[in-house]
Amino acid sequence: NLKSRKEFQDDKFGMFIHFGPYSVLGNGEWIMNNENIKVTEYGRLINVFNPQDFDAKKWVGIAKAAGMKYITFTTRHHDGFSNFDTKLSDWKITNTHFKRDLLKELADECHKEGIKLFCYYSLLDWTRTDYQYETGKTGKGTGRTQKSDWNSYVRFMKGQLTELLTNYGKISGIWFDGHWDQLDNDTDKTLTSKVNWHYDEIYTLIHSLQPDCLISNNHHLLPIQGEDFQAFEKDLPGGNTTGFGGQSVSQLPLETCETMNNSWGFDINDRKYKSTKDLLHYLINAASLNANFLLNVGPMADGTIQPEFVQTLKEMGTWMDKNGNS
Ligand code: FUL
Repeated sequence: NLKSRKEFQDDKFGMFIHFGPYSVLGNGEWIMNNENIKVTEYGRLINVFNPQDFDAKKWVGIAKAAGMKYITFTTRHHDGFSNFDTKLSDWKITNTHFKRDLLKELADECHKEGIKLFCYYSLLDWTRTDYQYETGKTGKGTGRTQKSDWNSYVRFMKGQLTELLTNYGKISGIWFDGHWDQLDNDTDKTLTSKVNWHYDEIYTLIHSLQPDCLISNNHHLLPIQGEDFQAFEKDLPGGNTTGFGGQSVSQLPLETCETMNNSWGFDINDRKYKSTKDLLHYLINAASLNANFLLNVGPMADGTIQPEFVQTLKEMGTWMDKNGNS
């Protein structure tokens, strides 16, 4: 997959999309954990989350007009909700009143428009009973009484990754996140996870299903397990300003992700919009380090992207038309 790595490196600009039941609450994608909402209560969002105005054409059109070459979409974030019609869980988009397989519509539109599709996939999970760890401080848990069967959880992840790489056409990459999780009573809060994520098996599975599918893992460490590109979060490669510790820069293709305000998932109160100029500077700085810029939008619960973001992306597109290489 050297060719797809090279192609990725040349793509330079992509759209990150954080979307899920948390979008309804309008306070970011960590709300379940931050507000200590229990699984039973949070689960009620399945009757409320209904992105009836979602239109894949609009999302993909906005990305394309901005000069973006790919979309990285939260197929499953830390709350464990699947934005696709998985057979392996009932906590999924097709069981909401929306009923539709959002990922399928997005994938079809991406393929039609020549936009590459990457799947964000959370390793950690706040809702499943077979997941044995707990994010956050002890006592701030999700109310799961049983947290046990690791083999079952790993089987589940493999099953879902198989679905993603089988039912949605070409998937250009899997973007893992959540590697840092730990046991409730673990006081060692370093990023060196003690969890056995079975990366060797998982990465082999991905490449056996789609050899060109790239893998990245937002673990804030140097890629060591055979990732195809190195992800940086809210930081330019080598910047190390985020407090995640010294993350050296590898020889792999690079990507850095950033928000348009300060939130990944929709936040109704966050009006700290970055200017078009600032975001273009970020894009240029990233490109000068040969890194891609993955710029995030958190659509609203109705499935539309808020007008402030749309406007800025439009302006970035105008600049890209004049100055970006197509
Ligand atoms: C982090 C996650 O915990 C955030 O919710 C977000 O998805 C960001 C891009 O990565 O690690």
